[in-house]
Amino acid sequence: MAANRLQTIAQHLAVAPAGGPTVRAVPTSGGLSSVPTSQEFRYTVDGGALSHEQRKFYEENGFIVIRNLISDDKLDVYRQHFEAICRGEVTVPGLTIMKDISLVKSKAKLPKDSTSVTKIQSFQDDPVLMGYCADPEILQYVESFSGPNISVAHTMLINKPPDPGSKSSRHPLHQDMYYFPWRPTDRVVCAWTAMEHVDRSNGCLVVLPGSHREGTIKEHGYPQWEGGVNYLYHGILDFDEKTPRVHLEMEKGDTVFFHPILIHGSGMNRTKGFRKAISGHYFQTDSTVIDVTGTVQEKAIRETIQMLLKQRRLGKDHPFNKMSLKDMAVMTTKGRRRVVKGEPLPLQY
Ligand SMILES: O=C(O)CCC(=O)C(=O)O
Repeated sequence: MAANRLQTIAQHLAVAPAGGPTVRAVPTSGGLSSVPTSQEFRYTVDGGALSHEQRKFYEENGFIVIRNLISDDKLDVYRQHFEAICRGEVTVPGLTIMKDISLVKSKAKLPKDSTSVTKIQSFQDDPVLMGYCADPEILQYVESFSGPNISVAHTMLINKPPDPGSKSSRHPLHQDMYYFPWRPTDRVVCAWTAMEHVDRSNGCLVVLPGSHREGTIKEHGYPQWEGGVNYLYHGILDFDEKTPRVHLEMEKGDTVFFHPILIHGSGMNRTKGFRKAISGHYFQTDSTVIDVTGTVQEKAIRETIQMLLKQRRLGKDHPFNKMSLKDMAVMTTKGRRRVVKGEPLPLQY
């Protein structure tokens, strides 16, 4: 059965498949979908660019790869701009710049260029990189998941470094929804575009097809990896190692759209090059921000907010620290989300 499914997926991808504490259950369906859904489809809606067949594939598997969606020219502009940000020639308000844990631990003086940077995050105020998030080629597909009124947040350019021997270039298996207080879950989608050829040698994405249908956000935490784990790279704790995985080999410009409950991660980069990808998380503009206090998500949201406060050098006594988790989540969502298509509807909370 599982073998048949993997074969169907492989045909679609045209590549070979490779082989505690008590917490309150977290609602993933709360928040009203302002987009009508049909009996046949739950995870996609009418109106976007996905064909009937493509919708069926996504419903079943929780991801879909669209080949050759973004041109080389556009990706080269994003790459050059990223390099300029890393060299300090461009300053982007609100941007988080992350370094691999092995570099952080080494305490060595690092070159001021992209070789020291693993990821930049939250580029919502960078007009060049936001060209990707607002690209009509991307948005025509996002409409099939989020409906006509679309916002983006949690934007990233990932620069997976050659593994320094610590295996810290891996990204543990996780669910993106663990980090998001937005509902409804099924109107959230990630777009992830390869900025060069990606395969297992440079740490392509790996997904567990169909895992989105389980519907729950699992407990996450830092894996016990000898060589250390990057900041905020939480992984699923109770994971069955035997679950079939699919490695998404992609060419430059290919884009995968995936559901936020889909279990995914990425392997070690065994090459000498930096593996680049650009991505954004899209959701229905009038999404609801929920209170995650006491749920499996609390740890992630608290850590994310702490990182943002630290980055803005707002000390422990700053009034923000006294806000409720829910108010913080609303504030940070408002600060990072940008409406990219349709009506600028208010966030619900
Ligand atoms: O690009 C990667 O290596 C993994 C990205 C990812 O899963 C994430 O940042 O949530």
